[in-house]
Amino acid sequence: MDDDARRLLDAAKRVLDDGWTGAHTVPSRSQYPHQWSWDSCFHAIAYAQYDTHRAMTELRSLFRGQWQDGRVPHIVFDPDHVDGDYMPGPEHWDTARSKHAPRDALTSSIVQPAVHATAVFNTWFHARDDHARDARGFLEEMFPKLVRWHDFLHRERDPDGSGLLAIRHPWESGRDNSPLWDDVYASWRPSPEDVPAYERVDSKRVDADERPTDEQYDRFMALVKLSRDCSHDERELRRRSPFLVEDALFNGVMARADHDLGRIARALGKDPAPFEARSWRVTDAMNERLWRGDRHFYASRDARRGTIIDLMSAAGFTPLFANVPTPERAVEVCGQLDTNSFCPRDDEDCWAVPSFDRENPGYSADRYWKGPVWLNVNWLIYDGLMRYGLTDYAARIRRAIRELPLGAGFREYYDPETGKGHGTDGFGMTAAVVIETLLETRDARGRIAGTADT
Ligand code: 9WN
Repeated sequence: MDDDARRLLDAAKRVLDDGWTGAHTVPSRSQYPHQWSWDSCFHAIAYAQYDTHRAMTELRSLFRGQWQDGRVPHIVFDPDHVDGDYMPGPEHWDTARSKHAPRDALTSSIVQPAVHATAVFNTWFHARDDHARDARGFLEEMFPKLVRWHDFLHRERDPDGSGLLAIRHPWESGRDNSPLWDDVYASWRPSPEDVPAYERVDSKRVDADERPTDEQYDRFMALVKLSRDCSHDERELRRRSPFLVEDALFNGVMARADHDLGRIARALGKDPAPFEARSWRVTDAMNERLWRGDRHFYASRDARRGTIIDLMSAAGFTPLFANVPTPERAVEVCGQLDTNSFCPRDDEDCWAVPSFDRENPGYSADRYWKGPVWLNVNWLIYDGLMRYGLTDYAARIRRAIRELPLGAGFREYYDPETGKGHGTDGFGMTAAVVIETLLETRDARGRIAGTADT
């Protein structure tokens, strides 16, 4: 490792140390003072490389918030920070209305992409020497929790039994104000009585121009209220939610997670077949319903209206993370990485993937999920490319994962053209993927050493 890389690694570890509460890592001290679901998975994937104990503690802490119906909430609140440090706090969710909510943890009632089985697998897989035994115990402990989590998703989030899972809030995608949802909003505007009283705090600490608009927040909050009004009952919400989307990233991550749960089962001497079968089901449904042959791309689908969301975003590359496309199709998808839509540089030297199509009028280089580069999503694409042996494309992203933080610090997101950092600073997911890519050893075919079964 060269000196720059060593310094970057140390700085990235310091970001995670700064966010470490003793039980979990906050995404950002100033902006996100609680525990977030997919952030914690990324943090654990990084810790798995150098601190097994922390990886286990992080994931155990998250699953303390697991509901009795199996759902893993997108936020587990820290009781020390519920006084206006973040909005919406527990009072907006009022999860006590559901008989399934945990009684000893304050949480939200929605979910985020299911990176958990992958994080648990990596934690066990990379554990060395004196940690190997603890990690094996951890795997045994987490397996039934993961099974309940995946059961919940496949049971409650497959509205028409197609195999594709639906999200019922933009926050569930992890990509809050992606222009993909504007398509849905075109036919849904909440009336004033659907929007609860609320006061934003997010735009006090980060430039309001870089955050979602008030109009978008009205919709976010209307969906929070709807969840509360339905006592967070998934059956009722499947019927009533105006936002019901089969997202390419959510499903790509799910197909991988089901597969990784199968690998966990195998490692524990149990039958992997039921989990692998689910993974194939999601994979087939994605290839059938979300693949746009004319665009060489995976789209998302508005499940409420039964229409394809005909827009291209970084999510369209994430099926690579789960080996969803055939090798031929994967090459087709990669072709998009060379177009003006996703290559933010004039020369051949493309690097990180912008979150949204640069050729679309809805693109913005500095507004949150409307175009900026998010390195956690880039890591999903990077990992996928490596699995296909598409190492040239992967190398571009790996380079960006180093260069962007070296140039602008561990920011939440970056301008795809200039590399300028935006959003909060000291951001955990950014630090995590830097650590993983610096420490991970992948074999000649691009796969994590020893995972030839994938
Ligand atoms: C809402 C914590 C989270 C990330 C999401 C990101 C942002 C929250 C917010 O921050 O969402 O969940 O308040 O904007 O969009 O991906 O998990 O880092």
